[in-house]
Amino acid sequence: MLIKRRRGWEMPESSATPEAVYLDRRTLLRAAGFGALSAVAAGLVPEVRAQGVEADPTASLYPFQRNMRYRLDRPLSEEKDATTFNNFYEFGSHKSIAGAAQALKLRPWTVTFDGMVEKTMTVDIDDLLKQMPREERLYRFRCVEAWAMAVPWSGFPMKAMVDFARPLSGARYVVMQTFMDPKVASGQRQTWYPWPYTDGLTIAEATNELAFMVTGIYGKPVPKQNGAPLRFVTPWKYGFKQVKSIVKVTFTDKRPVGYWEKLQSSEYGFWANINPQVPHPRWSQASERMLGTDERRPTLLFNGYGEFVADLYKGLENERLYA
Ligand SMILES: Nc1nc2c(c(=O)[nH]1)N[C@H]1C(S)=C(S)[C@@H](COP(=O)(O)O)O[C@H]1N2
Ligand SMILES: [Mo]
Repeated sequence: MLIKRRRGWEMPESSATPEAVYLDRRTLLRAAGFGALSAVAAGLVPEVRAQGVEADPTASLYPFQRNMRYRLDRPLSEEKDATTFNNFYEFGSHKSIAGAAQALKLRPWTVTFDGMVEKTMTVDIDDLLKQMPREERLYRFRCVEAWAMAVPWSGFPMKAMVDFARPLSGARYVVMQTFMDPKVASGQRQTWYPWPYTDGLTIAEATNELAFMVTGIYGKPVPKQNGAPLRFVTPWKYGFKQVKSIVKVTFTDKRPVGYWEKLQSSEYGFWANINPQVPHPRWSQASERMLGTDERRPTLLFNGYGEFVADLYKGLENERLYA
């Protein structure tokens, strides 16, 4: 059997125009098998859930109250676009993984807090969510591949979770880790990828008011393909930083090397802040295409969130802040 060991620069995350796949929905449906995905694509996510999928004990908490402090400069993306065009390499290195992701079992689900913390803890996701200050936020979202969307996320500030974890004063970074189960996630059988998926932030970034832990979108629990039951969003950074389906949160004093930086450090770095003037080594970041439309918009420095985050990077001008 020929096993092709793919190099970082051959991978679809590195492809400049992955949108071509998305534009032809019929090809997409054919490629993925008509069943589960067609239901998702048609916006019938509840029907998919009803097919014997485990109950979500915190589903009745939604919708969360919207926090009006975070405003958009563009319309929200369509739910069907945000939930059928995904990056989740555990389920395939293409965008139409929504069907395959339904194999992920969401309950029971625990999150372990470890490393430089007062006490290692493992918490049930529903117990955690009930203790957190819940809200909805409208955020822009930008992938390094130059597509973008605008999404109503439900969840809680990452700062509340950091406080809950009680890190030691010497901790400087927080690292989040995705589940590891090659039986469920066929991508994890491809051993040349650095599984499990991880990425991290400085404590200052993690406690910035914008950093947000996500348990829901569009007023409902977040679908599996978008990183259920817990993922995070840092809207001023490229999407690859924003780890899905988190099982572990580790505090450390060493700068972590995330999944994409491990694969291809010449193209993906630790900070990954959005900047229109710093191109990806193989394509421009000057503009972005809004998902589900042909509209192109100029990319904004820090994705337009500079008033919240620019201060985090004062004194770090010599670092590779924007790759
Ligand atoms: N575990 C895991 N998390 C991940 C990824 C992944 O492949 N695996 N892809 C990242 C990338 S590249 C992007 S752009 C976003 C996509 O999130 P979405 O599918 O909700 O749009 O998830 C990020 N988090
Ligand atoms: Mo991405």
